[in-house]
Amino acid sequence: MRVEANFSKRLAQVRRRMDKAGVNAFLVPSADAFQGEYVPASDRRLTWISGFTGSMGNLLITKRQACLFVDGRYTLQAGKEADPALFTIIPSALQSPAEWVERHLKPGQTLGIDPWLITDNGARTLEEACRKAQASLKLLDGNPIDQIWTDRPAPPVLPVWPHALDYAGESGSAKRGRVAAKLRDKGTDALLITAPESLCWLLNIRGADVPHAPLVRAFALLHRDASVDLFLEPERLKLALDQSVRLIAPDHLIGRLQELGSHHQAIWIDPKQTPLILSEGLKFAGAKITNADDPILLMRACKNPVEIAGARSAHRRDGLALVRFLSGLRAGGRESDAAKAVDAERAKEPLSQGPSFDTIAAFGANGAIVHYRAKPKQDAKLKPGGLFLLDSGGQYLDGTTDVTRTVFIGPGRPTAEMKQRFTLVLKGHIALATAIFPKGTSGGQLDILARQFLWRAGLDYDHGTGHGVGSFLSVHEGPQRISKAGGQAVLEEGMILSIEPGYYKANAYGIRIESLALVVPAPKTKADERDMLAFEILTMVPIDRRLIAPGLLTKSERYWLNAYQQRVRSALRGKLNGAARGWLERATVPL
Ligand SMILES: [Mn+2]
Repeated sequence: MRVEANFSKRLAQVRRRMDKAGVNAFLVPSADAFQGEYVPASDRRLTWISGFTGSMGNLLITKRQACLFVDGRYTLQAGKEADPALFTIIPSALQSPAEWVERHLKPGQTLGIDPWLITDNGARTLEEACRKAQASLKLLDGNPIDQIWTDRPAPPVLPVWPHALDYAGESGSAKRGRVAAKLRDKGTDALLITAPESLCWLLNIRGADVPHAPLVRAFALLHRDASVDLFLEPERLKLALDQSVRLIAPDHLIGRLQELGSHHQAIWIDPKQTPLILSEGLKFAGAKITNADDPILLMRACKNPVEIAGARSAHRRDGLALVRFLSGLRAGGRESDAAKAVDAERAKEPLSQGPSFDTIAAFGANGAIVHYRAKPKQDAKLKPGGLFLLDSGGQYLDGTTDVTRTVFIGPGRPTAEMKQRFTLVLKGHIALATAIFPKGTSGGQLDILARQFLWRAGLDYDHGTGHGVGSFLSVHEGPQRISKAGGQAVLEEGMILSIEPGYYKANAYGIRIESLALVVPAPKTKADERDMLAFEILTMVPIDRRLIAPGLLTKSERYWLNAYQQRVRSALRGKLNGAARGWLERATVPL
């Protein structure tokens, strides 16, 4: 549905501002300065100027055109939300904004960017595109949209609270000591921290600046002596900071960077994440820059024993909520009611802090739309004979969950095709869940395990097989991934990843089986010559046995399935009663 606003007037106003600033084109990304998946209302510039509400996109405004670049999951949605008379939708797989700039900007023209919103790496790519077009890149002093957005919501100034040691498992000072040692090894004086997940992990703090993840949008500097400059409004802090953490008002960030630069300090930045204004500011002031991956990324990806125990416990509670929901699921209800009901079941569990993303409750053909969101009144009704795909997750103080189950809505029976496709997806899920692999293996190398059975049947799915998950942080966190593209990070003990193969039949149904898995040492055998790793499945929700074609499973696959269902049953049975307990018992009967 189109948001009622005068987008044509807004575009005209931006174009006047562009004229004033002396630029021919202006790039509006969906991201804010923190480059996260979720952005507060105060920073949703792309939505305000175009109406497009998806989580990722870029708008390139010129005198005559406004091109909205979105990825495959958002092309349909962008076409509905952004007025086609004003905006041209361009699938980003076909052309990126930089490719567009290279092809369409004329010699002598200028592309304007807001250097807070574009990363150091992003700016390099755009600069190169401009160079090829004999055009130039201009860093704007002030964002043209902010200048005309009169009813812009205030940025969040919300409390920041401590993440207790009982959940974090390692003190902030121990973490700072470990990271500072890395700085010294690299010969750098300070690390500029611009990823909210890294900041929250390092200082054992949490906040509520964005929906679905307990993040604090703030910048910080970690020095080689393990002290920290934290740029945050003091009134937000609901905890006593360690003496080695200096609280500095956010306005002083640039000044502080200039000071470090003037002392020619060596500063470590992650160019994939750092706003251009900060990296340029440092360079301009005389700092020596070391470009490398954020060292905190890998440290927070490898969970410690306390976080692992928390994850196991959070997943048991999450399983209880899901089983209560699934036991009451019937034909006749609507998708959006189902989404509300599952969120409500999670909210009843101890330590619950809300959903880890917007629940995807998709019936029938809607299940084939990978990032479907049910909207009240426009959503489908669950009918007998169809498939219902539920992808949801929870934030708990002791862990973050993400689970997808596809269930048959009775009465009646699934078609032979549904069962065949479901079983092929399940076989891939099992093949990956039972994989044993040597240390040094990357996620990308394992991706094929989940697809092999679909490929043999001439089928596939167009999304990654697995993503990393934080510990009461973001539900999508790197560096670990299982995917055809970008799965280069090596899998290490303590990492948590999703295993989520699927199959989607357009206009018919969608299937996805997703559990979270912990990377653990593989059981040792005497013959082992190498250290091997394996997965432990954390998710505790039965897999719908009515959708399985048993003849397609091998003996060992059937053994795995029965053992998994049995594990779920023993973990949850004692904490359920009445209908939910009866449902769990029936759902976990061996195949
Ligand atoms: Mn997932």
